Amino acid sequence: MEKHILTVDGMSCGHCKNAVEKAVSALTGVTSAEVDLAARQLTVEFDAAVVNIGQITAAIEEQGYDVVL
Ligand SMILES: [Cu+2]
Repeated sequence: MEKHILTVDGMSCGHCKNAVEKAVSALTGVTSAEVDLAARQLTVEFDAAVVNIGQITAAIEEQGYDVVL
């Protein structure tokens, strides 16, 4: 299991937090996704054999938010 913390731009309220958490949680292989709105950070745990950080980033960007690398 891998744990990454991603900085996500564009999240401003609880709706944004839920949208990002829901989109990332929906990916197969992701076991937890939690947004800290004040810190603009997403903490995600996933099985690297099933899903990769590129797919997680794409799921966030599909919702209209930017992942800061
Ligand atoms: Cu919002």
